[in-house]
Amino acid sequence: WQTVPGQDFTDILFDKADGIAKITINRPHVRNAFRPETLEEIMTALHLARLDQEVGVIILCGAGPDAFCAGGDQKIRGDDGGYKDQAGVHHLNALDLQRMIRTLPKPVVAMVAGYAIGGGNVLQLVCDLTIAADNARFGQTGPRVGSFDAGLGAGLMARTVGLKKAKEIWFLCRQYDAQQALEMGMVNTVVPLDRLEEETVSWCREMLRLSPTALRVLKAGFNADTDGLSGVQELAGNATALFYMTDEGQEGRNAFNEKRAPDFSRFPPRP
Ligand code: 2NE
Repeated sequence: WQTVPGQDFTDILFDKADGIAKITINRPHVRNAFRPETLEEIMTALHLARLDQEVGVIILCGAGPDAFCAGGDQKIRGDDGGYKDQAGVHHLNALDLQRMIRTLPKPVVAMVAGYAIGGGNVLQLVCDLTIAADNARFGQTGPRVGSFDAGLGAGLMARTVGLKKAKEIWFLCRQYDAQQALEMGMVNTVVPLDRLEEETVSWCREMLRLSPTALRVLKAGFNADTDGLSGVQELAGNATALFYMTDEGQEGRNAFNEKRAPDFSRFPPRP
């Protein structure tokens, strides 16, 4: 891996190699719990990875073998509707990050070693694929610590593991090991901890050999119904982008710029 230069991140590491970007939550002293600054930095890195045409797949992980992410940092949770940043402003920007992962038009793979708990479990859930180490443990704690994620945290969980199981996860706040997570469809595979990165990179390389446009449109398609009209917007944006690449789409632009009426007669309606 090579550190992506030019960034001044404090809470994450941002690396790149062979078409893969890797974002590592780097707060192991709190089991990689996130604060607003952590989430802002992840969003900045995701944006850079989105724009980088050398990057086809993104890995999200936590530093060290003990945790992917333990959710929101309870030590800086304020009384005013969110988590306090260093300027004292409250945020719930975990939700912005969840949406960003879903609308990012490249696969995002969660690489989970150790705990994925609370908002950390929702983060791995919203990623497109999850590769888990055999020491991974998953669960929600919201109702125990006075919090909940009734958005994607509940709804996407139900679509992923089924309604009864999702309610069990949230209503009982138990922890589940990697094998249980695999059986309920919350992760894609489980590998020994010492093979976690190798296996994750191998899955990424398999995707890198495929059509990026096909993966992009499929991702939007998988998310469209869950995300409602904004999901349809994402899917439709792909149709617009592809249409812009056609002679028919370009005829409209050319006619406007050349101050003439467009001639679409060359483009009969397709069967
Ligand atoms: C993750 C877990 C199960 C790990 O347990 P263990 O025994 O391996 O470690 P320990 O000793 O609990 O934690 C190690 C250090 O990390 C801190 C701990 O306080 C401890 O530090 P010291 O007290 O020794 O200084 N730590 C761990 N998680 C933290 C956290 N989330 N915030 C701040 N410090 C944390 C165990 O640590 C655990 O259950 N952690 C809490 C998980 C949790 O409840 N997360 C918040 C859920 S709510 C949420 O994430 C959320 C939401 O609901 C809606 C929107 C956005 C976020």
